[in-house]
Amino acid sequence: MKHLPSAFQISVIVLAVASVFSFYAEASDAPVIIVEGEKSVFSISLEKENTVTPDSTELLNGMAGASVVKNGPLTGFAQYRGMFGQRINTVIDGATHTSGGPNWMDAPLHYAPASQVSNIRIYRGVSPVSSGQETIGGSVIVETKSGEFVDSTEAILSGEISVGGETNNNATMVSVLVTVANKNHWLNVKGLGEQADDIEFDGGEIMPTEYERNRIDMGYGFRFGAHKIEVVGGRNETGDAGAPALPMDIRFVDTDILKGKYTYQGDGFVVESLLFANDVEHLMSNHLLREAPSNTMSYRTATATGESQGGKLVYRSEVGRSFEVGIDVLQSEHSTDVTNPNMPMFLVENFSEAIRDSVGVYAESNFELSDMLSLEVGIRANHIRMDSGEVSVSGTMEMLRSIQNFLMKLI
Ligand SMILES: [Cu+2]
Repeated sequence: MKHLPSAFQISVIVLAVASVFSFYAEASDAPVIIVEGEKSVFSISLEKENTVTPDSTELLNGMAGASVVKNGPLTGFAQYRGMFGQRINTVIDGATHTSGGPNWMDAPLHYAPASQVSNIRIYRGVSPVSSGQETIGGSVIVETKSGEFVDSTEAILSGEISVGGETNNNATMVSVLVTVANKNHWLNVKGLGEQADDIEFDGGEIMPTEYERNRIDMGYGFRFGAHKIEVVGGRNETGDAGAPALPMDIRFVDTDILKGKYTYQGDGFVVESLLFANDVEHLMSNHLLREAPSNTMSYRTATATGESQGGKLVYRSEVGRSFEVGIDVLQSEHSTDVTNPNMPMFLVENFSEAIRDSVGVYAESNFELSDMLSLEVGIRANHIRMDSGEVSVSGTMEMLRSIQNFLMKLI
């Protein structure tokens, strides 16, 4: 087991509620987080807590049965009871984030920076069918700090500034959240800037573990009577970020995110509809952040794009026995080209307009059988459609293939 040098960490969090400002400062090895265990859900609350750690997957290490597959400082994804990757359904503020990178350099939790997370829940055992379309390995449900309505007709200003740093990799983090709200409206702006150099230890550096990420989000909510409409848009710009466990490192991940949600609070029931979309442009390389290959023919740069649109419509009964029915949709498309900057003719069209469309319908209900026994029953049907454009190779591989075909003819 390897031990990294311990980091000295300073975190400062400033909270402003209305016009009253309070100041809080601490120096500690790790942020304080609250882990709560329930019958069916593990939950970690980070509300008003400060963490320099950029990757929210690390928070899962505090949950029984959960672990993290960590390929880099910003490239981690959940593992639960041995299952990981796309087998774990990850939902952030109700939406599914499709990664742009073909090997999940920007895994879904890349879009929930730890300093902006307010709550992570993981279902113990089998996940409810309502938690997502494909949940065979479990569900991780993340809520980020957001604007919300207040019980006042006057506009109330609230906010939070988090600042943190670590000395072993010169990491800095600044996160700002400002909300203006009354009982009918909220307007919210979130900003995040974080960066770090390669981790240093007495004998040298761990390459490539540097990272850089900036993020801005804006949201608006409107409530009138039983109706509520919320719209959130954001842009993530990840710069150079190492992924030492993968063959390449991130040069950039630029992602635009858009979400809209409508809620109708009826008499004893709720109707929710959610629409979301993201658009990712990603570049990675094997010769810029890490030691470059000795052979220039082995240099690789890859351009990846991914886009997705999805949504769901849910009816939930809130009186008597709980009951929920819903329909959800997710469409995604990916393309990836691999090139060599030293060989202009070299091109591998690795994925070309690879699409995956899924439509699901479900129904779920809870039964209280006795004071000690309850039963949750759910049924879901998904329809999955996949297709892809043609892929191709040219340059060296094409030449090698020609030689191989020539040799085969000689045999
Ligand atoms: Cu990548």
